[in-house]
Amino acid sequence: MSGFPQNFLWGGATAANQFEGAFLEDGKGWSTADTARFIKGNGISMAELLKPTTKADVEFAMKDKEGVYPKRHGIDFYHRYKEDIALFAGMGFKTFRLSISWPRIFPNGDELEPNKAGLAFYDAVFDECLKYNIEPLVTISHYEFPLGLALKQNGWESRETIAAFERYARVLFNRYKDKVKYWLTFNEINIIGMTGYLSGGILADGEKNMLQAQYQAAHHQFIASALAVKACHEIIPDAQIGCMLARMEAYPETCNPLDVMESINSDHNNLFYSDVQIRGDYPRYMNKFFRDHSIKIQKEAGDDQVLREGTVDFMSFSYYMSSIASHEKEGDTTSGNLLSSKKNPYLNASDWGWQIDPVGLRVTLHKLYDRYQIPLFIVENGLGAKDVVEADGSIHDRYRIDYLRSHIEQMEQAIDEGVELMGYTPWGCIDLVSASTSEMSKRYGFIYVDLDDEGKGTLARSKKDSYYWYKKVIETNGANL
Ligand code: BGP
Repeated sequence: MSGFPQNFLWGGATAANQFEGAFLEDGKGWSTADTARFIKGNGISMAELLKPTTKADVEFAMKDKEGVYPKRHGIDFYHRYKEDIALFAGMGFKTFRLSISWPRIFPNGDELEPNKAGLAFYDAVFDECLKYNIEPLVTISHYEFPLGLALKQNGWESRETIAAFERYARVLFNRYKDKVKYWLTFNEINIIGMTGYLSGGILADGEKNMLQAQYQAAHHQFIASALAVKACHEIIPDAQIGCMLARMEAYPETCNPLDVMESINSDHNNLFYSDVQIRGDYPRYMNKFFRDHSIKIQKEAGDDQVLREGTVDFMSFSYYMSSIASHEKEGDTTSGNLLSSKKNPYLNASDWGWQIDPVGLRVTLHKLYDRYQIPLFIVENGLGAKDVVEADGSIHDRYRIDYLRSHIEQMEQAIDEGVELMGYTPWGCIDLVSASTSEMSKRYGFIYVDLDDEGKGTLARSKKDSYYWYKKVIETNGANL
């Protein structure tokens, strides 16, 4: 017997733009993620991703690219979904997190009619999941945005994007209401500052105050999310819909009260996003931040009420690492991609400098549950690592098993200590393209995919040691780790 509830949702997580492939097939339009992979060569690094993207960058990326299959674009789930879902079923998945590609449904983002082939594809995927009693967990928007709307109206910076999103979400709810009972609105909504172009379609032309654009875009996403929550409840009364944040504890570097204050500030910058989506109101602590940075959020009459009425049913989050908050800017930092933080002497880091911290996951679970008292769902967690394929084809990924086991142990302890946890979907359950590096070699999967950083390989799937391990974990509901 383990401490996990009987209906605990064990599974795995993916995102359309990192694993579907078929980027212009069957009527799909361009997404920001598609162009990002053509900007500055055939791949992006995090540093490049963080640079503002202009219209000229987009034009360069799209030039002569119709019909070209971008390297590092995906692992062809679009054509291999039956095989992949059968492999997930082989591990006993109870749930499978995937995202829907908005431009597969509305190629430019705001056509009058949805693309029939796009809708049919996800129908087929959901049917395949349900055949094995796997509950689909669907992210409506995960790190991609219809390029048409980015070019036309600067993505989420424009208020008009709310209506386009609501229409897209309603089409999904109506079409899949009998098949999908778990929904998420925006992936890692709190890091739109980093992924403004990718997830928000925000272009940087002109003398724009990017911080103003980012927070205005976030406001529009909050309203859109609240409207989607309301629509979901109305169309699928037995569904649950959650928000999704990237969560990373920022520990005070020392017991110096100034470090503690830094840690609180760091929390505010992140929890602002869940506060609005869960409590239904802008927190007062943001007022000073907005004043200090000359940010003026344009709200319309009725916005406050929409936020209050559209609060989410549960909170989901990704968790990979923790970081350090310090009032001293000097010091040793981890060399990692995505975020740099001071080094924590008590922790080891992955090859990409992400500091591995299982107890930090328990800290996070408590902090979030104390704050919100609504069910939590860990929808991403895992270790990006380079795998070695042995001569006989086996892959001994003990490091990945150790990482996951140590995190699952902390989850179980948190549940024992009173936290309400709905499920766990480790990231990249099948190897896919890394969001921050665009590489294949940063792998998370239980299932290996034969594809390298140059886009070469047979795309054949094979089971790693972790596949057999995770199957046992699910089989025993977490008792056999
Ligand atoms: C999260 C994203 C995912 C995913 C993951 C791992 O931030 O939601 O899309 O990719 O991080 O990151 P990476 O692929 O950069 O290793």
